Amino acid sequence: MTLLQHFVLFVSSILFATSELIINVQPNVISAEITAQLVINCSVTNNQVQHLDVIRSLTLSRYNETLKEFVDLITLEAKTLNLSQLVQLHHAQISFGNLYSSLTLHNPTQFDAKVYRCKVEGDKTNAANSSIVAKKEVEYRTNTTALIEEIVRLKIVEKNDQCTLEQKDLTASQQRTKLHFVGSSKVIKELIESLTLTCSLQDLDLNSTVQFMYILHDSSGVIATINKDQPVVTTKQDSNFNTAKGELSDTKSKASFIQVSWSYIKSSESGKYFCGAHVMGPNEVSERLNEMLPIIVSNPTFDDLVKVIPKLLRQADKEKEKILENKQNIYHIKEDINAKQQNIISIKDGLDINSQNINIVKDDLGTSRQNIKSITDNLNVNKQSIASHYEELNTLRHIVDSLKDDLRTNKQKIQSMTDEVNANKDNISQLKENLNSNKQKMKNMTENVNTNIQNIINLNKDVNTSQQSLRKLETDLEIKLANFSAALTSLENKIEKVPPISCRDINSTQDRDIVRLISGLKVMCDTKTDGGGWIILQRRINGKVDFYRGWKEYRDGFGDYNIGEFYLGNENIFKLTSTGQYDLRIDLEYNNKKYFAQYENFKLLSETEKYKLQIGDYSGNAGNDLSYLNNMFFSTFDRDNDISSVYNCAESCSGAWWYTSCHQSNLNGRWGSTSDKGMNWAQLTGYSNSVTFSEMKIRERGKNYFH
Ligand SMILES: [Ca+2]
Repeated sequence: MTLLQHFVLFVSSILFATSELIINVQPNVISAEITAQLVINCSVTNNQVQHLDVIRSLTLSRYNETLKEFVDLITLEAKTLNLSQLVQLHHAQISFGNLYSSLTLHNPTQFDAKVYRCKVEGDKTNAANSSIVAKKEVEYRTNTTALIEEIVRLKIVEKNDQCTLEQKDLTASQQRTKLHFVGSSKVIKELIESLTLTCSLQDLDLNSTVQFMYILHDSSGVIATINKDQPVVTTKQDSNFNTAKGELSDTKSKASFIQVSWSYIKSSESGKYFCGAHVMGPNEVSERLNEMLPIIVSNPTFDDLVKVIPKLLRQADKEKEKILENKQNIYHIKEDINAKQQNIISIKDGLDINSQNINIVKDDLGTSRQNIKSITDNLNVNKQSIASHYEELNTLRHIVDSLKDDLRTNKQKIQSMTDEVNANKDNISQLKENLNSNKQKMKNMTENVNTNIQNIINLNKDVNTSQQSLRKLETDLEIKLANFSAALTSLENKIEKVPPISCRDINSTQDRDIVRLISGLKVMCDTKTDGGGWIILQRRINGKVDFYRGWKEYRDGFGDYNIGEFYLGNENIFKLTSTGQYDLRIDLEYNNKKYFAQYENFKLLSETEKYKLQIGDYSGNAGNDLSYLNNMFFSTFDRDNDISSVYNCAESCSGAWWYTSCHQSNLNGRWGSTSDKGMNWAQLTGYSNSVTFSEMKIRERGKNYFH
């Protein structure tokens, strides 16, 4: 098409496209059991109605005689295309689309023969809520005329698949418009030629979907529609209607289309045909496409009609043949019916015979019933005599049962007696055996006694002999013992006394024992305290020995074991404690009460290490006044090893000790002093008094001293 043609078509569609509301019923006369379907079709052509600017809805209604008003069946929202079905319609098919709705009622009844109304509602520029209506009546007929009319309507027509699409035209137009609407011809000869209308849609955008397509006529309304995922629905019920087909495609390569075709076109079918499509684009934006196609139906010429005659004759021949065929079929059916009738008659005869037989059987049954009655009477008499016999039998059964019980009791008694007899029999045989064995034992015993008597006689003789021997042996032993005693005494005198290694080897009756150890050192042992075994290092009991002495004397030791006061000497203590592990125990007396302090792992280092003191954990009840001296050097007035840079602690405290700066204990201090120069043990005496007894002693660890 040229641009000019396009323009002309555009102008003509504005000028001549009628915009109106159409209701169409097909057929308009229905008969029960003859009319297969009734189609009511309500549509707005060219997407608008005169005198209405905005269309809001399209409603299909049916008149109700009882209510004297129209009842709405379905309503279509023009903007959203939402369809509401207001009345439940059985066996109905509803299709709808862009401003049309179509209702198909299958097997319509007299009830469906009503006035149908189509109503469009919307707004005008100067008035809202306006409406326009169109009505059509459906008639109901029961007479033969309706039957004949329907037969004519349903008569099968020769199908001409005249798909003579103007391919060239279609291809050309595809490049300009998406929707392409063509007819097989623009001018059709009335009653001779057929018309095919094809509307196609191609080059659809990706992501766009065709929702539906339709073809409608400006005066008779919707002809065919196709909805997504549904087959084509057509409203044309003419006998001349050929085909309606279509397909909606989502792919770009394949065109969506709708096509209708019918023969023997009438002059009333002249006019404007519209094709429409509703496309849902991306983002849910819908697009409505519309194309118009004018078709002219012209009168055929005489030549045209002459051309048709042979065709019609051929068709008439074909139908004649069909009628002949049908006639033959009817003849065959008649024969079948006759045969079946014969069968029915013979079956009837058989039934008569059966009925006679049944009567005979009935009589027999009557006789049998009489017999049964007399048998029943006899049975009753027998039943009574059986009942009396049964009672007698019951009595007899009770007697038999009690007899049975007696028998059972007797049997048990006999059994227990038998058991006893058996048991006694066993006992008697056992007794017999015992007697026999006892007899044998007695015999053996007598023999033994005789033997023993003989043995005793022999033994008496032996005893006499033995007594004499014993007396001799005794004398010998006494002599030997005297000799052994003398030898032992001389041996004892020969053995020298071995000196002890430590006080632990001393077991004495005295509390304090003075011994010379194997090392040659003479020590005083405490053999009593806590199991004994202690070597005493320092002892002060009476103040008779002066303890304010110099380094050399404290190194070598001083004092007198006889007086009872002494210091063993640091060199001796170093030597003793360097050979093993020792505990140190300090026993004190103050205010006539005894106290002690004990320390694990006591050790003095050598003179080169200034007799450094090392002690471990404290235990006791005197209070820990020594632990603070751990790792301190020994100081005397002539050897200041304390940690005070101010004092010479030994001099100022009048003692000799492992002074720090200076002391909490001062057991080598002045005897009886009531100052810090005295024999202080701070937790007992404070710094203003002296203890009245002091013993420092050591013992090897890990030995059992409890004698
Ligand atoms: Ca000092």
